[in-house]
Amino acid sequence: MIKKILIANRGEIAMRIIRSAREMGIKTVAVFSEADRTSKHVSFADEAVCIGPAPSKESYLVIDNVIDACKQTKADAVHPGYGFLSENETFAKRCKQEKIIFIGPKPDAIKKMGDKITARKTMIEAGVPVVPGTKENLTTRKKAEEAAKKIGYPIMVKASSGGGGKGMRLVNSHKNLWEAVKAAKSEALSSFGDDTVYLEKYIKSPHHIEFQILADKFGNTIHLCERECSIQRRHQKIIEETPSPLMTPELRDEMGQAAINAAKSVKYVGAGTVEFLVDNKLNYYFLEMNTRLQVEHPITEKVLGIDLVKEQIKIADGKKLTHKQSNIVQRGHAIECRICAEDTHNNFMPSPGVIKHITEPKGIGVRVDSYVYDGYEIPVHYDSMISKLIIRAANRKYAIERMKRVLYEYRISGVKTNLGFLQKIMDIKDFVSGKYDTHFIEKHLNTLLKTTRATKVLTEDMAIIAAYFDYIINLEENKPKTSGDTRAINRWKEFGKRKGVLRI
Ligand code: MV4
Repeated sequence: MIKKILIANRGEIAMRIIRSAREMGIKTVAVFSEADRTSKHVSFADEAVCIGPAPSKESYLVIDNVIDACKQTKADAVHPGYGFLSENETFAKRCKQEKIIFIGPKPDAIKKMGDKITARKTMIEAGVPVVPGTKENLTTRKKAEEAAKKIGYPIMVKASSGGGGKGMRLVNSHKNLWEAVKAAKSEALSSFGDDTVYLEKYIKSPHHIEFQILADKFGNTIHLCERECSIQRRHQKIIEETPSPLMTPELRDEMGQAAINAAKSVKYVGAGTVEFLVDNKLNYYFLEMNTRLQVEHPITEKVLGIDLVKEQIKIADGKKLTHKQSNIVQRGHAIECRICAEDTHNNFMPSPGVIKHITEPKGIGVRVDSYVYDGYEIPVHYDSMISKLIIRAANRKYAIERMKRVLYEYRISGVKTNLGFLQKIMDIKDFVSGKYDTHFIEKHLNTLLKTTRATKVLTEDMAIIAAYFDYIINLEENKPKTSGDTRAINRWKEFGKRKGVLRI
């Protein structure tokens, strides 16, 4: 029986895990770096241990420090969250040696999926469609050129240890191939310490669609439908939704089964995600498998009513899956927006600093997975994502309407955020119609970055002006004279709208 879980992570995902653990009556241990002493997960966990200085390389990524914290607090399990040590084979192995339950798959599954060439080979054997390409490392110019000729241009050169777009090159013609292979190899060597690369046919304007998987230790594996993740910028997802606008029940069954086969081929245990590229003819190809809980997992939870973190914990504790594939039915539509402290008008640079004031949206169908609070200083050392805004509604149209409403309600001052950028996406025709692919952001970037009068006003100025309005509205002369008289207030609201100060 798992009685105490150490959470080897920070931020919103640490909060997310603490919440499910508490509902299950399981004690939690937070770990934190010196920059995270005042972080919310530290105060919400039952115990907290400092594991080093601010840089993740000296704290959240130090296996020995995390293991020491487990021993010190007698935690019997570790939840790695996402990022950091979540897909680290060495860490999973070490947990096993130390008799600490790693809430995730076995080290061998992490290893097989971490190496893209091995993963591709495994998928081919399991009958899962992969992008046409090579199965071996490219060592000579001659071999590379022959293979590329067979596949046909354009070609993608990819690093076997890569993922998420690192060490990737697009090649349009024969004469640029070897140069691109060499460039990809050197980038891969410096990023991953491994210069193994392979070739894939380039899929034009693909959709990125992923399937959530749950597998227990008894060989029961189910899929929890898809998430459409094509709205991304530089391989960072911005908005995810489920169901995917292009999905059909038949395609869902087929891709879901392919995802199950992918998971089974590596004896996968726990929650995992199988990523596919889908082309405009609805051909689908295995891309990679993420052997962890993902940032966007809440949209799946919202349409299925399943707590994925609880499922992970129960599976790690040796329980059988209680959900049957036939009972997995999506209800309604869910969308997630990632809220980041960043300056969209300055190349999306992070905007760390003190949150002066935050008002999170509330009301029907809303979930906010966040970790920041009034007065909190967002550290410079970590990711700029401060919150996830997740909504569900009866259908896609209502979901977009609800997302617009909650983006309107969300107020953050003190740091720059991408809230205005997200609001604009909700009005783009291609988004509203659901006709978009992975090129959506680059296609609409100019429109999305166009400033309106309202967005030009700095948040600082807005706070001052708002305070002034409050003062004016409450002056005796402007008070409503009778109970139904709102003219004075409305006059000031009108003035605010004209000046672009009030976001109405
Ligand atoms: C591709 C591709 C087209 N053809 N592979 C980008 C991240 C990495 N995981 C794989 N990626 C891609 N691989 C072939 N053969 C296009 C992309 C790609 C992409 C994939 C998913 C989500 C967003 C993307 C944005 C640009 C390119």
